[in-house]
Amino acid sequence: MNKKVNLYCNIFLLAFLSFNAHSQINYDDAKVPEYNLPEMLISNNGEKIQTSEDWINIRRPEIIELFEDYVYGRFPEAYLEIKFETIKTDSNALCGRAIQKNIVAYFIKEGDTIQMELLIFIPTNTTKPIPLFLGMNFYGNQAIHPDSSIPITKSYVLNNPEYHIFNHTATYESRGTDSSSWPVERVLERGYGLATFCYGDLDPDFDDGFKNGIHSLLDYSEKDDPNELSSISAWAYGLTTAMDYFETDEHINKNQIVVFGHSRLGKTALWAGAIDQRFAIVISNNSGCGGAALSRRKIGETVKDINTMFPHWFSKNFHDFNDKENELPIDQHMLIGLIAPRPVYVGSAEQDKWADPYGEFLSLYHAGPVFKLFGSDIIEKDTLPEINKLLWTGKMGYHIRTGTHEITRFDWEKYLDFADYHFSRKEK
Ligand code: GTR
Repeated sequence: MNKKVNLYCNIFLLAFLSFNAHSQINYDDAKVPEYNLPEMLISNNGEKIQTSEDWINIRRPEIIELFEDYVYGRFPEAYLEIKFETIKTDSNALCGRAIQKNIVAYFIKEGDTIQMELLIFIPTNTTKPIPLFLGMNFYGNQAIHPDSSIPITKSYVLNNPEYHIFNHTATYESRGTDSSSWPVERVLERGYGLATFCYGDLDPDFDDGFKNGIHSLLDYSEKDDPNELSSISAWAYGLTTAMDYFETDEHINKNQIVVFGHSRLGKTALWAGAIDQRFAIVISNNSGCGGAALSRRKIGETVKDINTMFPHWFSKNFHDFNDKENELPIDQHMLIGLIAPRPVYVGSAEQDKWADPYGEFLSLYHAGPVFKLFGSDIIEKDTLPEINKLLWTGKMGYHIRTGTHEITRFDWEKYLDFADYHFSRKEK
């Protein structure tokens, strides 16, 4: 998302706040309430977790269950039948730079189907399976690059008049309008594949009581559950389904898939990366509340703000913690902990105060003890690094760059460098 989108988000935010006269946004660290984070390394029955085995066998499953029960909702017990179809393979796409694949994943339940359209670019100058970045998009596949062969997304997309998107419907004129967020050629040049699909394929981004999108295929009993699949979980389900596809594609190295996302899709990337250990690296860009930022700090966007503005992003149970963050049995550092021992990178932006950059950093810092169980170096100090200066420690990466709530070329270069290092393609 670029600055213009940020402007729309801010207009929306101002409208929300003027409706909600009692809400006072706190951007002052001095006003952060006293809080104690829940114990990452004490099991539900009070045992201290001292080894990576105990983490894997005892504490990690407990924490996943807590996030399912209190924040993101549960995936359906029985997964839906999923079929993949290759609609097109073009070995000479983007002026010979890429192999382009259009794959459709069909989610099927007793004759009803919804579909997810996966767009994949693979560098042509490669002889072995390539590492790949996977991220969802807001505006449809056609918005990430102006190439006219990219099918126009038919499902729900985010509105953006600047991008010629009205009534949540992608248009021909929206081709390439979000390309500043998607440096496709640069990613290919760095030797990575890039895959994307529109988040609206899985679940349109509005509150309809969990009826449309993937929810339409779930059993009625599951729909009444306060832990039902939230929109964030529905989108995460799309990411894990894309991973299912990658496992079948000989061009792609299934052991080197990086899942990333910006903003609400950054929250989703963290959740998908936390539960699905097939993702080798997890990257959150400006994910904020319900993503990398600690909820208990109540700075910028709070649990109440997010549940009021976007009631469908999280499960109904999460709403019980509006203004009661201290009663949550988890906080977001535990989401980062679930990614251990795999590498995780959190990117913040200086002016993105709504997302609480320091709270995003603190989640990484407080996830340290889990990474330490695996013998990894951890961030030693809880001081925010200098602006535009990278912090790489063991499996953790962090930066706070100048600028606003968006994903920039600077962010991309750092994420590519981080992947290069952890996939042993380059030194730091
Ligand atoms: C904001 C929301 C944030 C962030 C962002 C986005 O309005 O309050 O939590 O996720 O939207 O996804 O664009």
